[in-house]
Formats: sequence, C-alpha cells, structure tokens
Amino acid sequence: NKSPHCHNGRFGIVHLFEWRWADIAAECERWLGPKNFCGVQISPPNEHRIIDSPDYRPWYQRYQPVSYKLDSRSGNEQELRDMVERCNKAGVRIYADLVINHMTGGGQGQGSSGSYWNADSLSYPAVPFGSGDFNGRDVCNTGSGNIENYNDANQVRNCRLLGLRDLRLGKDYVRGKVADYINNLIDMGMAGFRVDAVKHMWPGDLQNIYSRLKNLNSRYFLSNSRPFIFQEVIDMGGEPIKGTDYTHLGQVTEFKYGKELGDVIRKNNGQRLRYLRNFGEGWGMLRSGDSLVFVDNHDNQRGHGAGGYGSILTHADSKMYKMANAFMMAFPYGTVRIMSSYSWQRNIQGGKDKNDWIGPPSNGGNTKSVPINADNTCGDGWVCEHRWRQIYNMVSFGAKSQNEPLRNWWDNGWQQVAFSRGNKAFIAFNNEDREMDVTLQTGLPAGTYCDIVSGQNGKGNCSGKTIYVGNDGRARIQISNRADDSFIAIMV
Ligand code: QV4
Ligand code: CA
Repeated sequence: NKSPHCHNGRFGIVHLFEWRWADIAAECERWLGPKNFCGVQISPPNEHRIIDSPDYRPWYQRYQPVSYKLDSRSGNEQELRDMVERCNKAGVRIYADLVINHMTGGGQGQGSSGSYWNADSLSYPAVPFGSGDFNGRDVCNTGSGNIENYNDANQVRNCRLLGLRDLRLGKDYVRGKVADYINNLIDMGMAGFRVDAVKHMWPGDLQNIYSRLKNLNSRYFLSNSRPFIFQEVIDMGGEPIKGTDYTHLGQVTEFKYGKELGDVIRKNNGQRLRYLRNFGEGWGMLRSGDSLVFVDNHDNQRGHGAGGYGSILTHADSKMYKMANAFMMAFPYGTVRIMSSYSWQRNIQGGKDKNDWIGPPSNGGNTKSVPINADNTCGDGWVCEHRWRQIYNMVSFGAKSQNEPLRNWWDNGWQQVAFSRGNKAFIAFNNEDREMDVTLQTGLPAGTYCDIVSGQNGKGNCSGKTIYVGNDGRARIQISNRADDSFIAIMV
C-alpha cells in the first residue's frame, strides 16, 4: 500500500485538478504516456453537491459527497471507465481522491447525478445513509457540533469539519458502504487513492476499511497487488494528531515539504539553498518511503489548508516554482506529486483570496475541455504546469535517475548548489543575484550534453545549452541569474 505501482522507467504523479475524464484519457495517450509520467490523481469521481450561491459552482463542491454514484462534474461512469482503461493501456496509473470522512454541509438539494439529499435530516437516500450513520452528540461534545479546537483529538475525529456531516465510520454498515464504493473503483482498474481529511478519521476505522479492499485488478496489475494509499494529513507540528499516526496504513502527505522548500527558494528567514543538502528526513519530515511530496496543492495554492502565501510557491511565481519542482524531482526524497492547475484571478484582501472559490473554466458550470495549442501548452484557462518544458523534462530526469544515489553535492555556501544522481544525471541551481561560473564534478561519463531546462534534446540537435563533460567528469557550469531559468540539468 506504499507502492504507487508505476511501470518501469516512469516517475511522478500529476494532479489533473478538475479535469474531465475524457480529457484525462486523451492526455494519457498523447502526453503522459510518451513523457514517462507514472500516474494521475483525479478529482473525486463520486456524486457531489452542486453549489450555486453565494459561490457559483466552486471547485470545493466536490468535497461534499451526495452519494457514491460515479457521476460528477468531470463526467459519468462510462467516461470514467473509458479513462481508466485507456490510461492503463498507455502505461499511466489512476489514483482517485476519496472523500469518505463526511457528506455535505448544511442545506438540501439534488446532487450532480440528480440524487436528493437533505443535510438537516441527515438523509442521503442514494447511498443510503440516514441519521444513524453520522456522528452525533454522543461522540462530539462541542457547542456548535463542529471542530472548534485542533488540540482535542477527539473532536477533530468526531465533530464536523467545517460543518460537513461527519460519517460514523466506527459502524459496520458505514464501513461496508465506503468499502463497496472503493472496491468498485479498484475493479475498474484504479491503482490507488488519495484519502481526503484523514486527520478527521480514526486510524482504527481506516485500518478496518482498508482491510476490506480487494487486490488490484489483475488485468493491469501483478497478482496480489494492494492499492496505493496516500493520506491527507496536514501536520506542521504542534497538534496532538501526527502524520506518523497513519504511516502504518499508507503514505502521508508531507505538508512541511512545500512550505520549507518555498521558504528556501524565496530566501525567507535567512534560508539558503545549501541547507537543502539533507532536505527531508534531516529537516524533521516523515521517512522518505512514507512521504508524498509536492510544491503546492489544490488547497494551499489558494490559501486553504496549510502553508501560507508568503511561503508556498505556485504557477503564479513561475521562475521560482520551476526551480522548486526541479529540485523536488531531482532530489531523492518521497513520492513526487506535480500540481496541474487552472488559472483564476487572485484577489487577496486582508490575507484572504476573495476568489479562492472559483471553479474550473466552464460554460454555465459545465467544465470546459482542455484545448492543446501548437506549442504543447494548454488554452482556455488551463495552466497545465505538467506541460511546461522545464517540468516535464524533469519528469524524464526523475524517471532516469530515481534509483541512483545522491552524489557530488557541491555548494558555494549560499544560494548555489549542484549534485548528481549516481553517474546518470546532474543538476545545478543558481539562486544568487549574480552570475554563476564554476567548474564542477558532474559524475557523468565524458561527452557533450544538452541542458533539458533551456531547451530540448532532439535527434542530433539540441535547442538548449550545450554542456561539455571532460574525461575527468568535470564540466564548466555557467548560469545567469537573469536567464528565464536559473538552473541546468543534464542526463545520460
Ligand atoms: C461554512 C463555515 C462553517 C459552517 C458551515 C455551515 O466555514 O464554519 O459550519 O459553513 O454549514 C466549504 C466552504 C466552507 C463551508 C463548508 C460547508 O468553504 O466555508 O463552511 O463548505 O458548507 C474544501 C475547501 C473547504 C470547503 C470544503 C467542502 O477547502 O473550504 O468548505 O472543501 O466543500 C483542514 C483539514 C484538511 C482540509 C483542509 C482544507 O484538516 O483535511 O482543512 N483539506 C481537505 C481537502 C479540501 C477540502 C476538505 C478537506 C474537506 O483537501 O479541499 O475542503 O473535504 O486543514
Ligand atoms: Ca470524522
């Protein structure tokens, strides 16, 4: 349950946030497969609430389940199945986002598949869940019924997160319904799951649910393969609930990673690139094999969750963002996730983005498909970070070097660092406010290499910088601080 089941020579999970299933299927075939991506995290595939006011069709409506029917803003069950099959055939794994801690917030209505729901009477007939299937006053003792104090582990698990109706996961019937839903996704060929709001569920309840899960579909996976599980727990320290409370069950999202890496690349609080030498476990983070890492996610890129605007880097800070992603993919720590976003107009007032709710590009609430431009970028408001050359070429770098040890670390004491992965790949960063010009040991065999950051290595021609590695493995590395990208990467 800690293996993402990547095919050989593949690397990185891309979160195609709010994409339609039909677009993901096409993306697996035309891009993710050919570019050596391991897999895709998809938005929650189940029926969700539809919100029209005060926010019109916000992205967060998908974190309010109405039923486990496979009919959502991203498409219907038929399209979901087609996607899973086509992605598997292209060598790309699919991981679904599971919202199983709760159902909707207050109100009533019809979900994305037309199912009726009523949060006041705790009625979700399309599952069906009724009032006995939710945590109540017997287990939650806060005045509001919501989580009020994160220092009380009991209320964090048994009370409502943001008013969301909290499922009674201690109950056999509820566990069974949740497991049936997940097993349906396993049967269709999914490789694993991001589990939402894990801090708000008891480890024992999750253990019970996970133990009910089938092995992965033998059409696509080796027999007896277990689903890959990565669990969303925001642990920045200082709360009684720790990420390590869940690492025996699967991997855990390491939220310190993106915050600290953002701080280093922004040079906040006297941080220096050279301090990254022991990034990860050396910085008090989870064990590498337990850790799911990312520069930003769908929450903290818009001020939800944890991290903070002054630390987290996003596509809006593109130069620093590419550097952070490159470091993450080159450095040996954790399982890597890459964010793929849509754009929205940020409007920060008093520390909060008034537009943090804005949903994906849509026509009257119907999510638009993703058009691909001639230069491989995306149109219609889809940012597609995973199609930025500097990012997808680093996926290839990761794919090629992931089993190689960190070697040949060099730094200038401040904001310039370089290292190799065995004798397969080498990367150097210049985050100083001046030029870098040094001769470094690359660990690579002698030869002429093409920098995959500044250009593309085509058949016999290199559109990027050329780097010459001598017989002694050394190369002259020149990086301007004013270049589009102030790092270079080469590989055999
Ligand atoms: C509001 C008030 C409540 C009130 C309630 C009345 O804030 O105090 O009780 O109305 O019903 C939306 C609204 C939120 C609203 C709530 C309920 O933003 O204002 O409550 O709905 O109607 C996403 C968004 C949330 C959103 C939620 C459900 O981030 O804003 O809430 O979806 O639509 C903690 C958790 C961590 C969590 C993180 C955001 O430990 O698990 O907060 N992260 C995950 C997901 C995240 C998602 C959820 C959990 C919930 O990554 O995207 O929240 O599924 O750190
Ligand atoms: Ca709960």
